[in-house]
Amino acid sequence: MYGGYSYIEQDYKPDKHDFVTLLWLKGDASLEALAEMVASESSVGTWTSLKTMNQFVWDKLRARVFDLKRVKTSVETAGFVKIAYPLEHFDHDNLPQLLASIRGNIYGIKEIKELEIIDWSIPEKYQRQFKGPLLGLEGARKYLGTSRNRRPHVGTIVKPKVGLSPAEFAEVAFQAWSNGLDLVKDDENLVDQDFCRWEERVSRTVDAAEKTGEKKIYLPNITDFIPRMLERVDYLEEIGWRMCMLDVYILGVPATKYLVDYLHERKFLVHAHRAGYGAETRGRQGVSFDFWMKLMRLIGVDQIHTGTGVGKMEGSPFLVRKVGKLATQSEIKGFEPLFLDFKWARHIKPLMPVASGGLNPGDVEAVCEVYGNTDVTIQSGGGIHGHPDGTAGGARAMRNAAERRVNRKVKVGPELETAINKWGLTDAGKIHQGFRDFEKNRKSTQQRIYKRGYKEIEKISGE
Ligand code: RUB
Repeated sequence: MYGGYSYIEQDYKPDKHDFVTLLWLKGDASLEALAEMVASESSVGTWTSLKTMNQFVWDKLRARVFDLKRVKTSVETAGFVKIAYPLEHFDHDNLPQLLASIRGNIYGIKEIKELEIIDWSIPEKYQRQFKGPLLGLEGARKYLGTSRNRRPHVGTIVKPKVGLSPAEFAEVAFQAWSNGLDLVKDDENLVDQDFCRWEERVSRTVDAAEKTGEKKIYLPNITDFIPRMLERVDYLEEIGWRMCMLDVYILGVPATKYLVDYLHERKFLVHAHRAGYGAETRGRQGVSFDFWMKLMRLIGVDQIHTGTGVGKMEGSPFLVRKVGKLATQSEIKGFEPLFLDFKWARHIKPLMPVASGGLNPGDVEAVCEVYGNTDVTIQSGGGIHGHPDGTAGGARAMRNAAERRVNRKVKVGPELETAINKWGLTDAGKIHQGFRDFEKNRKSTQQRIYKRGYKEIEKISGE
């Protein structure tokens, strides 16, 4: 009972039109009480009973708490719960309103010390209000001509992150492309600084891409206030370059959705960098990155950063493979309490996952093992421009590693050898074995998580 009402229906079976959130909760009250605070505050209630509550509100719009699983060893109260929300609770085609409910006030409730939305499911009827990716995974493959051989796409982020002049930037990009890379992108913090004005950089770099005589991806970062982003899109359209990148987490859901719609009306490929995501996806407070992946595929970005499992950013192979599946598959079989069964509406295309952050050519095999296949774009900044033979050597090494991944007859070239001598070769076999062990021990792992809670999750997530 919270605020005069009880939201618990332990054996509730969600309707196909319900949203369901799967939560980790810890705090200063019973698990039931904590869960009811969340259900109330995120749906129809408040701290006290209301004279204005009526039958319609209670019957049709309230959230329901079910499947509570208290973690036994915890001194404080902690555990996993699910909360179901009826579709009618939510506005049409309005993700900000949805987020204000399920990811809103609940984080401020004082009795709650830890609250993570580990996963959520979105009813098909709600998904149908969104278009999803325009080009997505197969669109990127078609553009680059890799639909048949299915090799991983390889690319680079020009480094230093910021500071090169437009001419220097374009020259580095040309070296990268002409030595085998598919993709060059701006870094997340490079837009229109005085030392590298956006328009001059873009025009020189697009010329460099065209000079290679091949289809190449260049992703200018247009992130800014909305009017300036629109001006940049118009400029790109004028010069016939239909692709760009957005820092989606920094922009937030409303601006991202607005831009993606605007870009897709103009047939652009949209690449999503996730700078800032870790502010709410790490640890026990906030949402998991899966939560964001689902939002972003619904909104329709065509490519998105999803982690590496082996590089400089957080995320174990297990977590990254899970996010990769959310990007590329139409249906996911759940493993509770880490993720739920989930099905994408038929029209929502797969998008291209992007592994990036601390990678070098010796990681290509391992990254493909993390993702479980080669449907991934592998990006490397330091691992290309830090190659002993410079950008050209790094690019050749990277492309060589990508070709070898789909054709074992391709020999290890001298640049790949040099890269491995500098940075080593990440053990893909160990990652493979890790997944096999996980599969073998699924049941006992699940039991341990229910028994020990977040401590076990941390082992799996690599935190
Ligand atoms: C890559 C880099 C990117 C990361 C961000 O540079 O810093 O911004 O991809 O991480 P480098 P994520 O290859 O030199 O590390 O992709 O996990 O969001």
